[in-house]
Amino acid sequence: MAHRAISHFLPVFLLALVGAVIPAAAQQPCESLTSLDLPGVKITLAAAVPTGPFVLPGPGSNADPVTVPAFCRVVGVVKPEVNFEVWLPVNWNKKFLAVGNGGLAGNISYRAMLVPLERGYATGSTDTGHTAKEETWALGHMQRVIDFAHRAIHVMTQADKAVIQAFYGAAPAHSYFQGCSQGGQEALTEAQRYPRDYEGIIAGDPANYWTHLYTGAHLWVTQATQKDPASYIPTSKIAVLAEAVNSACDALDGIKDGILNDPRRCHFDPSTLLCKNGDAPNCLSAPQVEAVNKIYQGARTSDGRQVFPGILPGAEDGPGGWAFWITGSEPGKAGHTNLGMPFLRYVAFEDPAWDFRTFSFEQKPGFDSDVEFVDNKLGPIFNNINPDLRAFQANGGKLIQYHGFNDPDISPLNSINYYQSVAEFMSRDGGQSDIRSFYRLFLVPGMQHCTGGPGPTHFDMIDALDQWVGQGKVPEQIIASHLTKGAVDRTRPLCPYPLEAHWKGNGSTDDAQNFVCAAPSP
Ligand SMILES: [Ca+2]
Repeated sequence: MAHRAISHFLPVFLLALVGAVIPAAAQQPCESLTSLDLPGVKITLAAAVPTGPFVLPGPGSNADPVTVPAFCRVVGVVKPEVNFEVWLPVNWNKKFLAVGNGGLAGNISYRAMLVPLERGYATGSTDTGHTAKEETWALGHMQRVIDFAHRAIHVMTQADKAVIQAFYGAAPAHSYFQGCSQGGQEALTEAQRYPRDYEGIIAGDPANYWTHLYTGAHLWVTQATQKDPASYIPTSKIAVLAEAVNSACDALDGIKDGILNDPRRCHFDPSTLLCKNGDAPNCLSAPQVEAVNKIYQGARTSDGRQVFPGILPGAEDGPGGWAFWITGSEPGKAGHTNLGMPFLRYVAFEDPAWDFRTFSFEQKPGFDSDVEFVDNKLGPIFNNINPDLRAFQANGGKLIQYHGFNDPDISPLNSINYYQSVAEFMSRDGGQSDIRSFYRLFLVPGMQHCTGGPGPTHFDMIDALDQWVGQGKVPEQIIASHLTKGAVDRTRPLCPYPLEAHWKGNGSTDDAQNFVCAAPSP
């Protein structure tokens, strides 16, 4: 009897001992996470949120509550001022998926955390170390600039993983990162600079060639349309341009559907729209034609060097097209201008009185050009164009990159350039020339910046990535849908570059089953 009693109690005793010896492996109640002792990290709030309605925190959030599964909400800050939240679902799928930011960040991406949370992922986001309330956040604050440029996502990731370990008593089986635009830049930052943070990364429309994007696109477009007031294109003329592009190029891919399958094949000449008898609503004036040409051709110096590739023709129309990014409702209101000028004014030139008209792409004798000045000052901390992804690949990393083929903000050609640079680098010294074993680029025909446009813009990259990392299922194609009023009216496969979707010649062109991913026809 005595022996039985001892053997009955032994496992309990051992469990208690294990708990005492390895405290990191023990689960902790949500509320107790505020006392978690992590170097350089302060947890300010840890609260259990029940299943049901939840009002998203933060400025700009819709006051209407969203429906959430039960989770533990943890709010914290990594020194000096990198604010972050990590949400820990009660029904955890044993994985972690962090989400990125947009624009110049400055807010935690609460809404983007909802999808992973609903799917059972522990999820995290950071404001990247500053708040977007003041345009001047960077002025005199180099630490904020560095945190925003590359440090914040990394230190958030470390803090998130420590909180996950403490709450569940286990590390995530897999860790993923997803972001578009600035979030795509963050995604490629992680792959290049912190290759052991994530085994799976989704980089959408990435702003990874940061200094050249800000000078060679945001500033270039602003100068092209606003330096001379006569070159400004009113929003009312965008539909005219879009229609002319479609009539010249839509049928080049064999399907008249308002989508250019590969807009690089479209060589539309804007001068065909030149007004013949003075300015009119259905034509472009000579300065407007010149502005459109500059936008399509992209920034070049007078000796022909490309600073950043141009916007491709197609999908100019619509609320996420040129009306938002290139013209705006009036001069000074374009997306390129709103995003680019504050960064150049306060971070690059650190001069509140800086005027975009004074920027020169040309080298003055004996001096650097303004492009070189911005490069030298900010390139090393902001740019992520390093083609060496060996450490990420060696860590088992899988990278899915996608880019709207008609992105009017960040040219998709930049994504192609980066992808090709990686392919070239990785094939050196007899290395692997087919990088598609760990890195795939999906160009999305007819998609604008991260979303919107006439193309199939709804797709699930999270599932594709998870199946690739978790089950070794290679994404040979990703089915994308086009929705009208919430209903799917067209599906198409997205294909890993350089493959593209080819119609088989039979069946509906609105059904992905009638397409194959194939090499482009010569
Ligand atoms: Ca077409």
